[in-house]
Amino acid sequence: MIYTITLNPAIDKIIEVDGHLTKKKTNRVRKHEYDLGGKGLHVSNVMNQFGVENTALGFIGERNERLMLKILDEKGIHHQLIREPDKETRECIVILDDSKDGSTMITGAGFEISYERFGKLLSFIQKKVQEEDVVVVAGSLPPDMCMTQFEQLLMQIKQTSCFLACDLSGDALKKAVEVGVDFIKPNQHEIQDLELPKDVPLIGQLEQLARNIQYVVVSLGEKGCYMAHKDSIYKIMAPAVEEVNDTGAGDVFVGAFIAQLAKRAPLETMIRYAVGCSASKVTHRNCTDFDIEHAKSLFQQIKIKQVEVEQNALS
Ligand code: TA6
Repeated sequence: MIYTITLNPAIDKIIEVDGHLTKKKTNRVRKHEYDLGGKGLHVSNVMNQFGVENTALGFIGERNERLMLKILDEKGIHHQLIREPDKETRECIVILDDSKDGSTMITGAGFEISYERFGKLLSFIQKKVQEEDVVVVAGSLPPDMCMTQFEQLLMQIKQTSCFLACDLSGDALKKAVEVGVDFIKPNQHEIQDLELPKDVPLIGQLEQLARNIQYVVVSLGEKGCYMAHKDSIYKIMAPAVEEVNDTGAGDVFVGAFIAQLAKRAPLETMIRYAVGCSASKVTHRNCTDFDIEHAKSLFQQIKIKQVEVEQNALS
């Protein structure tokens, strides 16, 4: 089984404005819609598209539960979210305008998780997760969740010896690297959070991380990504597509990669699906949609090159 964990779930509100989004101007809304939000939930949605069975874990605020459940239902997300009474699932605002240079995102803070409810998640993991399972922990942490608590979660998952993938940033990413996980996907800015030696170039940093982590991906946006696996590092060039909304592209990458991992596909196939689906995602207006056939049609344009690791890059 594959489990995704979204500690800080969200409802995305996509707002389309006329013209270019401008300060000191009344920006008129052309249309708006609600979409699934939260990184782990997005990953679940991607795996559904690949027909990979999965269960979304995490929390849901009671106050706006109806809307969230409706969205989850429409997307066919199988979940066992734990209800936090008297709390509201955050809204993340995604603004699209006519500039065609990406979306603007304003994320809500989210709600605090009680010890009782957090304990429920830990005991679910202890009872259900098996060695052959995959757990994906993705997205920001709820306000006030301390690193000791987060470490407790990671250790509970690690105790099962399952494959643990993390899409995190900041201190949470640092903690994941410290305890040792199987997959990380920081972008070129988030990798700075790890405070690796500044004089070591990116390739050297990747090599260092890959000594303890099976798959290390550093995403470079529309330029593609680097991936380190076993003793090799690959530079992957993304296909050129017309960008409409880049929000969610990273989640699609992770979902497609893990779906292929679950299908035991070879590394090259995992990479092509992850990069192709992510590129397809940015051509769509909402934060979740992508098209597997479109992704396949982009495979030829995805260039994978093994990087020669020079000795001086590793010092
Ligand atoms: O990656 C896109 C997204 O999952 C949005 O749907 C939005 O809800 C946001 O990320 C949440 O990000 P965060 O890092 O705050 O968990």
